[in-house]
Amino acid sequence: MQDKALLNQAKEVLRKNHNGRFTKPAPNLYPHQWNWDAGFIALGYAPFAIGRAKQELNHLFSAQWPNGMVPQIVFGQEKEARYFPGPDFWQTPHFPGRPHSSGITMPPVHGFVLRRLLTKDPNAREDVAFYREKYQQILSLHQYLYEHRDPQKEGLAYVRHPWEPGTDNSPTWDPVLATIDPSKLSIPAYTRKDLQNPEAAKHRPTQEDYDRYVYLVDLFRQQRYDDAKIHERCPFQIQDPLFNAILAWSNESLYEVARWLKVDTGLVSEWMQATKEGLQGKLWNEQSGHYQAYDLFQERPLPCRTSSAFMPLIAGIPGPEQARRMLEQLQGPGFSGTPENPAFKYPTYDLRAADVDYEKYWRGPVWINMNWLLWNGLLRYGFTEEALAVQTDSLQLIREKGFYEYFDPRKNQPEGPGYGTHQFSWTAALAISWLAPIYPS
Ligand code: 9WN
Repeated sequence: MQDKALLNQAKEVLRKNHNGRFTKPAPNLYPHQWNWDAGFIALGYAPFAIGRAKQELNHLFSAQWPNGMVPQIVFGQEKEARYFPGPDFWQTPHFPGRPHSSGITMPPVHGFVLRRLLTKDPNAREDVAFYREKYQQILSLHQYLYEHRDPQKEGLAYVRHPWEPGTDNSPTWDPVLATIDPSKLSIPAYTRKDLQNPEAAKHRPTQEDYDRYVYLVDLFRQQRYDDAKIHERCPFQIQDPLFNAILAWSNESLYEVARWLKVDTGLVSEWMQATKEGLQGKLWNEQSGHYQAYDLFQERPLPCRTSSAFMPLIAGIPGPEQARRMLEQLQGPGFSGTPENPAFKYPTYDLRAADVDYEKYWRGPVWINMNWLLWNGLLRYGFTEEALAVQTDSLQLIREKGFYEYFDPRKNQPEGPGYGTHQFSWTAALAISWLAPIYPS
């Protein structure tokens, strides 16, 4: 297929998933608005429908909590929609005039998204009100993260549920989830809806993990979403290199937007410095040459080599030697395969790990948003050839298999299908962001 046709198909995916108010991540499995999806989707709209890109962010931030938190899910109007947990289960406080939402957050992509919109918007100066408002809202989201998610003031925000870092089923969380034993806990009754979707059911998280997810949500609602009380009790509190690299990149982008708006950059500069120090001082593992997550509750590192371990590249955090060591790993057998068994760049988990799973949700497959992030990180360090290879592999997967949620990393499985749900919005959106500059409309 010609890439021009692929570009048009990608636009069609977004058009079909748009419901008049926002763009769903996928037609059936994910019927509401999701936080970081909205950011990636906005990047896809930016080159050809800047108004839609702004609408995504406006809708998402219409559900921002008074404390600054931006929720993981903003529920659509269909209360009975096919997703669990819905608003009745979350029981989050209802803020007048704001849509219902879940009670946790997701990676703060909005700063770098806003900065990108600004560069693509031909009429940015005429719409300064939009940029001013979003800047303030994103600033208050970051303020929330530094105030309520960084208890030891290390410049690192912690996540409190596997849904918050967006990489829900990553093996990184296994040792922490293992401390939550569902058979010894009282888990409220619930019915999963994700398994009703035959195309996705096979690769979804286990029942035991869902019990743990539900246990955590129940804990939050029992504490009435009080951050201090949750911090005292929650067994899942992790400083994740992906989440914090995104925070760092968004800080840097906010700094640039602040300069464009001619407003004070003092606070953002402090955050930039603090998070850089946190990533370099606490999350870098000198021995293995990559970043790693840290379990704040049990006070122990979680040295798991997933693709999140390389993400600080996006924010220019590593020095040249650190970056070189990470490039070597990305090009090596763990993330690029071997000559006999080559891999599409990049599996989300080291292919040599004993428990790597080529098909299972976040435990090995290629995800396009992770590729898009690493592509940016590689370009930033001048690793142009490697960045090009990531883009080429991503587009090949989409061209050959379709706009799937995730993909088998093995190149010698040419007949294999894409995995997860089909017509997945961010796969389409990020394909647009790669292809639109080649075929400007
Ligand atoms: C829970 C919507 C979201 C993505 C996440 C992805 C998946 C949800 C789920 O779908 O998570 O948030 O039900 O599994 O893991 O990254 O934002 O596309």
